[in-house]
Amino acid sequence: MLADIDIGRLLKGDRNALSRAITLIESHRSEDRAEKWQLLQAALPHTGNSLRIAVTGAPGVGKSSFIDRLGMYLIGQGHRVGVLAIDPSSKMSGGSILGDRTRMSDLSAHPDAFIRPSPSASTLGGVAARSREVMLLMEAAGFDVLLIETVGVGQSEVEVRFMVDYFMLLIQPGSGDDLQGIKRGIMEMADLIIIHKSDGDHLPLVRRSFPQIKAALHLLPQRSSGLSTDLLEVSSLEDRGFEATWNAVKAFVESARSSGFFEEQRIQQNLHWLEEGSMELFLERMEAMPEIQKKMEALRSEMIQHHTNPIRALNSLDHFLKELLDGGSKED
Ligand SMILES: Nc1nc2c(ncn2[C@@H]2O[C@H](COP(=O)(O)OP(=O)(O)OP(=O)(O)O)[C@@H](O)[C@H]2O)c(=O)[nH]1
Ligand SMILES: [Mg+2]
Repeated sequence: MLADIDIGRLLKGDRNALSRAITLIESHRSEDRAEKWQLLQAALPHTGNSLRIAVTGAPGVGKSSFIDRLGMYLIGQGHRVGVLAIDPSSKMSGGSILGDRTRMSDLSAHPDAFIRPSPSASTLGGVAARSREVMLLMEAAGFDVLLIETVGVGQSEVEVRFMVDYFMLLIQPGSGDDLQGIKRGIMEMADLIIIHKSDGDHLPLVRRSFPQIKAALHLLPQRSSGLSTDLLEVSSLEDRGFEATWNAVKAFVESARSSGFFEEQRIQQNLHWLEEGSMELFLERMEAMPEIQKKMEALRSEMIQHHTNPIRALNSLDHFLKELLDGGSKED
């Protein structure tokens, strides 16, 4: 299948080649596995030079609209923008492709932008793993700012935090999303908090919330970057606040690069990636072993017949695995 993917064209930024490469990456077929590795190996020397930014917030806070405007602003500054949506609910809803395309109408039509809806995968870990690889491919294709939209529903932000250099949280006062409603843990992860929909009827509330949130930010513990969380008002509807947003990002990057934090964070993220990826591999390889499948089948039927309980079954599995693996290593 790799024969179909022209790496040379991908590296030149060809969108068809990139689309095809991403489709391969998202494939669940084990026959495609060797080609996936080959593709990623070929892309790898050309990755790492982009800025990776998460845009998170509650459903309907305006993430897609914001990305559309920010993306257009960045293209105006000479950047090429890749957008990736991570939607942990996509398995159920079948993805939010239509929604994203209409909310990002300007960006999705622009030749300097590339928008990819979230991959469908059975686990959030799976989504995150594929998303990292998709990010690398976009980087190899020359997209130098990557915007990752993720719905703020808990575990997904934590995963995404491990994938990006910069984390933006969009909030909308008065939508249950006021100070009490924002989870402290998420606030602590944010490099920038944006009070979004800062326009029209929302304005009085935005103006009232701003100093409250500012004060709350002072109470948060010192961040590992050593930098404090910025707070801005933005309206995507009125296309306001995007220069300030980008200035905040640039100031962060400059400071984090000179302190060494930027590089350190990426190293930590690579370690996390290794841990997570190896778990996924262990699981897949072990589950596929006929001995283990047989043992699991036996334990299941014992359980159904009330001959065991989960504790005993797991203990028995533990001994079984130990023996299996010890036996395997003695043969070498
Ligand atoms: N007043 C106002 N409305 C906005 C603004 N940005 C987006 N909206 C509206 O908010 C609604 C949700 O916008 P989306 O961009 O789809 O929000 P989202 O956070 O991506 O939503 P999900 O992907 O479904 O979580 C739409 O009706 C938008 O028109 C803004 O700056 N001001
Ligand atoms: Mg959206």
